[in-house]
Amino acid sequence: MHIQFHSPAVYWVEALPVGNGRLGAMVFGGIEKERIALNEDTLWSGYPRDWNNPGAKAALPNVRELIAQEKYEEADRLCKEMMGPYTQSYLPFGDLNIVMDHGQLSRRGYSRKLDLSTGIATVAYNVGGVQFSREIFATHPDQAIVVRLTAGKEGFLSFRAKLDSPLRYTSKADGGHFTISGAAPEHVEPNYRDAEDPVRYGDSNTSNGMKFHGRLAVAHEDGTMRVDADGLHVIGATVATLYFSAATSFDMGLGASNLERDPGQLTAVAIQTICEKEYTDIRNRHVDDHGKLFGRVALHLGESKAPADMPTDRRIAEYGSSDPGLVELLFHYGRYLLMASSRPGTNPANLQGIWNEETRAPWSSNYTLNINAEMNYWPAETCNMAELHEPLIDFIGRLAVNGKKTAETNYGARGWVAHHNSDLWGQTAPVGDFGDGDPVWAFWPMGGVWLTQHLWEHYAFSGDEAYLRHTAYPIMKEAALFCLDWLIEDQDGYFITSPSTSPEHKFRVGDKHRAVSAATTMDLSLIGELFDNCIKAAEWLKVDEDFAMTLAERKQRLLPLQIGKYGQLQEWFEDFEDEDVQHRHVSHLVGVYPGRLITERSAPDLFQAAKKSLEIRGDEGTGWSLGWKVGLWARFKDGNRAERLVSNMLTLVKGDEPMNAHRGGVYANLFGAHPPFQIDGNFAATAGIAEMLLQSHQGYLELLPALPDSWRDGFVKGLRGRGGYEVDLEWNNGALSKAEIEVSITQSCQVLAKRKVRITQDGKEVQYVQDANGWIGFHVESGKRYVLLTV
Ligand code: FUC
Repeated sequence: MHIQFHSPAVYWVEALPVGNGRLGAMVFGGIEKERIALNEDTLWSGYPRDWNNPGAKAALPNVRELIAQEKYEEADRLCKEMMGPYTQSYLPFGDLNIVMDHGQLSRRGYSRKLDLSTGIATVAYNVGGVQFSREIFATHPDQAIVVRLTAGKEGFLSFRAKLDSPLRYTSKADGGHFTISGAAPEHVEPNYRDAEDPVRYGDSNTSNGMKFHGRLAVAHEDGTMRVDADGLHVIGATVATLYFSAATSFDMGLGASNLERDPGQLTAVAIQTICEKEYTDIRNRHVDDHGKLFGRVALHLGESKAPADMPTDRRIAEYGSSDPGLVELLFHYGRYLLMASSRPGTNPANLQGIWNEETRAPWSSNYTLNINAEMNYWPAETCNMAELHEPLIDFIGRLAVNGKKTAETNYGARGWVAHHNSDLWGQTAPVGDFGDGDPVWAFWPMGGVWLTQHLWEHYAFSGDEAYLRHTAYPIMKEAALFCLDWLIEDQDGYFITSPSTSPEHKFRVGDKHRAVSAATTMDLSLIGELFDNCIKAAEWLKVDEDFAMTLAERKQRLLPLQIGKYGQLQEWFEDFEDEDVQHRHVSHLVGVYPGRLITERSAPDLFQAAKKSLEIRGDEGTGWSLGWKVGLWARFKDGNRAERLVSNMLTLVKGDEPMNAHRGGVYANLFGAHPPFQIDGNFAATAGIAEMLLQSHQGYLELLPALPDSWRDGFVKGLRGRGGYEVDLEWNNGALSKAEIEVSITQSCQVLAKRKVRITQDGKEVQYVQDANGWIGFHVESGKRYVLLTV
């Protein structure tokens, strides 16, 4: 359960991440100079603006007409008139720099570790015979970054600690604290755009930029401490604890900066509160809070192969997925990272979770809705972290408000819409700077539709009807209303979307590549699934009967998904050739995973065609693409192939590797590498591994659906299945030996185990029926635990 090194980090992607959902830190672990890179999840450039484009409405019928006439080049061009501005950027907060006064004595015995089970990073080394150590964690209960420094010999600890930032700031000694404050840029251009003045600050007095404030304090028992413009100076102590807090003027309720919110006051209260507490209590509370969440799931895939003290980067390079312990670490890391970047009340995890050191981060470190933001939350339900899903669910609520205006202004449509990208401000219009971008990514009005899948899944796993009625369904319904208005009838009476893109992948027309056409498989899959979910929700909630009937009728008449000339699931409405047969996006397979529109039972032919498509796409890809394919192969019930994708994912990518759109892996600190760093790959890997062990998307619990040959003996505990189940599984010699199912809803439980079993509850035999295919059906009661032993 450790990520570990024998040396300090050189690159940021070698540093160790800690986070409490809101505050994040990356620990470099330098001996003389420690750098702890800091983040606060509301620190973004920009401010709320009108991003809607009334011109889109005028262009829409003409774009549709061009598509109907198969004039794709002209359609691509005219589609640019439907765009809006780029999103804003997630920003770095700054660094906590600690300069140690170690003199010239010799150093030895260095180690740097992150313990996933406690959420504590440690740095230890020896200078001239004196042992020094640091403990760093981000406490959720006490809302601070905590750095404890210890010298093994009394009075040997002397250091200076200071905050700085790549943003414009001022810093000062403030009472006994050291503080930093400033206003964020009003605008940051995306990193992929050439711009003369890419980072634009407002005038210091009138800036609309987000106000931010950071505060550092130190608690020490011996030695002396003074504060000046150069930081906090501790001299001759034995133990000292630094507490860091940060805040901004962002008000979650308003979705905007609040002038009455004084971040300096907020950090003052936070630091004062924590400084009144005992370190051991703070640490215990953190470990307890962390452990409660982290301890919910256990996984054992075999004996670890690498020596216990081997640095993680070497372990990745030398063993990769052949070390079951490393696969377990990758799995748990995704859970760890979600806990650290998404807690109830925070913003959702963005492209980099909450960890970002660049003012112009790759792709603005924003919310990319055509895959990445959703992917971040794939493990939330299956891996027993449902409450960590809440930040995304809240964010969808904010988007639904903004997206209603966009739907009305841009398309004259009801309901709400979101497109390819969003940001802290809840941008819902297409990006592309009103024509600069390429519609293949900028124009994709299905962001909201895809996100509603998360609203439904959160319900499907818990069965919480009040949540479905009051939170999920109203937003799903509005998204479905948008779809009703967005769909148009084609000449054969089918309903299609137009204009339509398959995210980021073009089709060929002659020797040209085109973006925009009609009715991509992804659009139809996402809409079909949303309609299904709305129909079910309306039925269960006993509301909107007519509306549900309209949806059912419309779904019937959606253009059917098609199988193309290679036996593949067609990506576009015509059997166009791919721009790139190995393209990283597998958008047309969304109905297989994470969706459940195309299953081996509901649509066997399409399911086989989808498998063929994935075959053609191959086993390469960016970090997130590899992660997606793990889940897809799991749904195709091919455990060995899924394992191969995990293995490809466990490829070491160097810290300075340039951007690559074809081949990714993980960095030394196991962060997902597109490259560059993108956290979605981590989350998809975790979700994919869970999907290999348990599936529940077809209305029953399927136990060990895609177990690879190499995971011969093992167990998993605490996975969740739709319908309020918590499942533990054990297997030997590649076959299930025992399952324990904890039930939170009284119902008829269906299990596909493909083995004869004996079922007991509290030691008593339970009656069940089983058919020739391995289906087991039995009655279960809420609050009880059922044991299935294979016989
Ligand atoms: C989409 C992907 C890229 C990257 C970016 C954040 O544009 O195609 O690979 O993940 O999002």
